[in-house]
Amino acid sequence: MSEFYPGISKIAYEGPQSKNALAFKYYQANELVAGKAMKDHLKFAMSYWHTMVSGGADMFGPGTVDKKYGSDDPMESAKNKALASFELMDKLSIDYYCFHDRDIAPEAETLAESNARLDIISDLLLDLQKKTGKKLLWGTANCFSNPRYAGGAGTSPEVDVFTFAAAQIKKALEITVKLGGRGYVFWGGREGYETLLNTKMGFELDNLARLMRLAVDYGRSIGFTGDFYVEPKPKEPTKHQYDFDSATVIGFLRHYGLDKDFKLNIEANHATLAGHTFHHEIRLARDTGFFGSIDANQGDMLLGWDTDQFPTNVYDATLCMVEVLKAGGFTNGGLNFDAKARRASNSLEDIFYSYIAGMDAFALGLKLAQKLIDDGRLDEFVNERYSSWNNELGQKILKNQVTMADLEKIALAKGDVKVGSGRQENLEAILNTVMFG
Ligand code: XLS
Ligand code: NI
Ligand code: NI
Repeated sequence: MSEFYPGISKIAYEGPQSKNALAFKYYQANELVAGKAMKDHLKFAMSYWHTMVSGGADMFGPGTVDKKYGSDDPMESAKNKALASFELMDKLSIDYYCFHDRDIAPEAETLAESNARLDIISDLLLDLQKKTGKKLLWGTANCFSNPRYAGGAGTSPEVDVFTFAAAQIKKALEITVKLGGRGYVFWGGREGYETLLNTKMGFELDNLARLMRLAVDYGRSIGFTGDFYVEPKPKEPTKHQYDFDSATVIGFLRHYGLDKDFKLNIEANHATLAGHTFHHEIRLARDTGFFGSIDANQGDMLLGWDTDQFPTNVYDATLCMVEVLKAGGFTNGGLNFDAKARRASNSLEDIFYSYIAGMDAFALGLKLAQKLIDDGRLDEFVNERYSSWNNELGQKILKNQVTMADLEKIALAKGDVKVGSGRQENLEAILNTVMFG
C-alpha cells in the first residue's frame, strides 16, 4: 500500500517539554483520567469533508492543497482517499471518523449510480475498519451542495426535491448502519430561508419534522439503534436556519415528538454564531437530556462566519470537558474535529499540526476539567448559592405544593429580602488558579 503522507511517522506522545512539532504534548491515549483512558473520554473523530476532501478553496480562490490522491478518475481518487484517511487516522491515533455520503463517493449522473458508488466505497471502508479497528462515529447526507437543494431539502418548496432528499438520506442511513455508525446527523444546511417574501415558514417546519420522522422510522426498521442528532446552527449558508441553536432545536424536537430519538450535536463555532458560548450550548443540552455529540472547532470572534478552525482555546476545551464529564461521558457521541486548516497552511505536515493542536488542547482540557471538579470549589459555591431551596419553603415550592396566594402571605410576613453575592470575579480567579496553579 503506497503512502499518502510519506515522511510522517506515527505521532508519539513526548510531553509538554517536547519541541518536536510532530509529537503530542498532552494527548496520551492510554493515560488514565479518573480511571478512564483519555482516548475513551475524548473519542476523537476525523471529519472526512474538511480533512480528506476540501483543499482550501474559498470564494476568492481555488484550493491550495491537492486532494486528488494521485488520480483524476473520481472513483479511483475516492478509493485512494479512503486509504489515505485510514493512514492519517492511524498516524494520528484517531479511532473514529465522520462523513457525508458525497465526501466518500462523489455524486454521479443518476441517483442509482451514486448509490452504486456508495456501495463500492462503503465496502472498502468496512474492510479497512475491520483491519484497523477504526469506527464510524456518525454518518450524514449532504443535502445542501447540489443546486437542487438551493431552496432546502426537507424544507424545499418542491415535492420532488423533498423526495430526492429522502432517497438520499435512506441510502446514507443504510451505509451508516452497514459501517456500524452509532450516530446519524441532520445538519440543516439550507433548511431555512433567505426571505420570508417567498417562504411558507410553518409548512417548511412541518416538512422538516416529517423528513426526520421518516428517517427515524426507516433507520429503526433497518436496525439502527444509535442516536439521531440535530446540529444547531443559526445562519450560513441561509440567512436564517430553522435549527438556530440548542434551545430552538429542543423546542422543535419536543413539539414534533422527535425528542425520544434525537439528541444534539453541538458545534463550538455554531454556538458563537448564535450569540452563545460553546459552554452554554453544551450545558443546555446536558441539563435537558439532549447531550449527544460534539463538533470540536472554534470560530474567530472578529469574523461573522463559520471559520471552522481547529480548537486551541483551552478555556473553552476545559469548560466543554467539565460538561462532558458531568454528563457521565459520551455514549454514542464523541469529539469530531469539524475543523479545517487555514488556506495558507498548505503543507502535508499542516494537517498533522492541526490535529495535534486540537487533540492536545482537548487532552489538556480534559485534565483541567477533572482538576476543576476535584478541586470542588466551584461546585461547592454553586450548591451553596442555591441552598435555600433545601429549606421547607423551597421544598414546598419544588413539589408544587403552594399557590400564589400562599407565597404572597409569606412574602408579606417576611418583608424585603437580601440576596447573596454571585462572586463571579472570585470564581474566575479560582478557575485560573486551578488551570495554571
Ligand atoms: C457546517 C456543519 C457541517 C455538519 C455536517 O457548518 O458543521 O459540517 O457538521 O453536515
Ligand atoms: Ni461549522
Ligand atoms: Ni459541524
